Amino acid sequence: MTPADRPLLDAVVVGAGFSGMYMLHRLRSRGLQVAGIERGDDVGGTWYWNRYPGCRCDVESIEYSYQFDAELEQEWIWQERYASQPEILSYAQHVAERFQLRALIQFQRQLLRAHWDDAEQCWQLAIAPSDDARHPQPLRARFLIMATGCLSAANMPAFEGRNDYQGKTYHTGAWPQEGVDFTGQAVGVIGTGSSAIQSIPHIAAQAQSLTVFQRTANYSVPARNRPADKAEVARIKASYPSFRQSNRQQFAAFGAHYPQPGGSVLEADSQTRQARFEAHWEHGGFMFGRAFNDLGASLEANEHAAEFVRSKIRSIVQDPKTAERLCPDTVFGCKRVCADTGYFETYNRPNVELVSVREQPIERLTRSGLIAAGRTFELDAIVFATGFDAMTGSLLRCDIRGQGGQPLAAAWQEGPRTYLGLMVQGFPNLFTMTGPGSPSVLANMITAGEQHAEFIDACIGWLDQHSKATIEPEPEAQDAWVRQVNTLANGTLFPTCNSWYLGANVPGKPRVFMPYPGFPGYSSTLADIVADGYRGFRTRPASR
Ligand code: NA7
Repeated sequence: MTPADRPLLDAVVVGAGFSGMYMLHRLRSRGLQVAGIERGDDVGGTWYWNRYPGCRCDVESIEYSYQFDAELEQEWIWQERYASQPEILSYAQHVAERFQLRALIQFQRQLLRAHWDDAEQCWQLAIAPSDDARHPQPLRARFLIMATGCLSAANMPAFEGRNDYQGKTYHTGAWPQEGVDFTGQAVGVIGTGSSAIQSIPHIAAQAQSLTVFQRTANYSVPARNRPADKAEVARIKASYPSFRQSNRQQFAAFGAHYPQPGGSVLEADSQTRQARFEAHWEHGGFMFGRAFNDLGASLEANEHAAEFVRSKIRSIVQDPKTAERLCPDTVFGCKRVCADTGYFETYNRPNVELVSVREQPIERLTRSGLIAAGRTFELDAIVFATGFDAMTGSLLRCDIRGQGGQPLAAAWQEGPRTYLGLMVQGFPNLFTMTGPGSPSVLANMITAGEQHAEFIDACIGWLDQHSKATIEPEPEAQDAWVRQVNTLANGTLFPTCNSWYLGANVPGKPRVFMPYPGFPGYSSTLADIVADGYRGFRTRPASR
C-alpha cells in the first residue's frame, strides 16, 4: 500500500481516558471521521490502570466529573465524598455507553509512530497491538490528538539485579485487573507518594509483614472520606451550572465549596493559627493548604503548615523514631499533598516497618528480596509505588516526528516546549491534551480535558471554515509561552523540591516545571487568543 492509498481520517485521538473520550464525542458531533486508539481493553485511562487497593481520587466526586452534558451531570449519583477507582471506572464506562463511544475506539492498540507528511499535510501513523509491535497497521489522519494522560508512563527505577528477583513485582500504575492477594506474604513497598500512601493501609491489613522503603517523607492530610452527603449533593446539583462556574474561577478549577482561605498565617496569633489549622485538618483533604492564604507564597508562612502536620504525625505514630522518619522536611505542598485514610496509623501495626533509603538507597534486588540501608530484606512481593514519567513520558514513548523528520524527543531535549500546552512548533496539526505548559495536573483533570477538547474542536472547525489545512505555533509565541510558565512557576514555592512536576523523579530528565499554575488566568488567555483569530498560531492553506 502506498502512503496515498492509506485510509485518511480527519483525526486520530490516542487515549480513551476522560480527555480522549470527550474529544471523540466532540469531533464526531462535528461530523468528522475520527478514530480512538487505546492501549487498554476498555475506557478509563488512569482509572483503568491504577487498580491498586485503596485507589481513589483526591478531588471530591461532586467536582470530579464531566460538565458538558446537564443530563449526565444530574443522572450519575456518586456514592462517596471521594470516589474510589472502581466507581470512577464505572462512570467512564457509563459515559462510553451513553454516548456510544466504544464503536469509535480501537482497544488494545498502541501508537508506535506518527510522522508528519508535509506534502500530504497529514500524519502517517503506525498502529500495532499493545503487546506486539511487530506488525503495525498504517493509518493517515489530518489531525493527531494525544490524550495520553499526564501520569500514565510508569516510572520503574533501574535497580541493579532487577531481573534476578524471583518474587512477584507490581507497579501501582499497572495493577492486575484480577487484583492481588497478599495474605501470608512478606511485602515490600517502594515509595511513599500518593499511590503508596493510599495502598499501604490495605496491603498492611492483608500481608504477613510489610516493609516500606521511603526516600522522601511526604505530607498527607486525612481525606475524611465518607458516604456522599445526600442533602449537600442535592443542593449542589440544583445549581450545578453556577457551582461549575465558581469552580472555574478557582486556582485549580475546583474547591469553590471548601472553606475559603483565611488571612495571613504570619499575621495570625498562635491561638487563631492553631484553631484554623485544626479546623482544616478536621475538614480533610488536601485543601488543608487553604487554611491561610500565604502558605504557598512564603517559606516562613509555609513552615507553620509544615510544622502543624509534623505535630500531627508525632501525635499519631507511637514509635518516636518512626514518627521522625515520617516527618517531611520539604516545603508543604511543593509536591502534591496526599489525602489518606489511616496512613500514619498503619505504622502502629506490629507487622509494618518503615525503612529510610534516603542516605543509603536501595542497592540492588536479589533473588529473594532486596538490599537497602545496609540490610537484606526477604520479600515475597515488591510493589513499585514509584510513580510516573509525568506529563512527557506518554508522549515521548511514541516515535513522533514533525516537519523535516524532527523527533519530538529532540525538540524537547531540554524540556517540553509548547504553546499553551496544546501545540508544538514544527509539529503541525498535533494537539497535546492537558500537555506540559497547560494547567493539567494543577487543575481538576476532567475540567482541564474538557477545556482542551472544546478548544481543539473549535480550532478544527475554524480551520475548516477558513479553508486552512494546517496549524502550528509561531516560534516567538511558543518561546514567550515557555517564559511565562517559568515566570509563574518561579513565583511559587513549587520549584523548591524534587517533584514530578519538575521531572526530578526520573534520572536524567531535564528539570523544568511542566504544568501551568493558575487555571482561571489560563482560561482567559485561551479565550483572548481565539477571539484574536488564533493569535500566535501560523496556518497554511491546503497545498493542493
Ligand atoms: P509519586 O508521587 O511520584 O511517588 C513516587 C514515590 O516513589 C516517591 O515517594 C519517590 O520518592 C519514590 N521513588 C521513586 N523512585 C525511587 C527510587 N529509585 N528509590 C526509592 N524511592 C523511589 O507517584 P504516585 O504514583 O504515588 O503519585 C503520583 C500522583 O498520582 C500523585 O501526585 C497524585 O496526583 C496522583 P521521592 O519522593 O522521589 O524521593
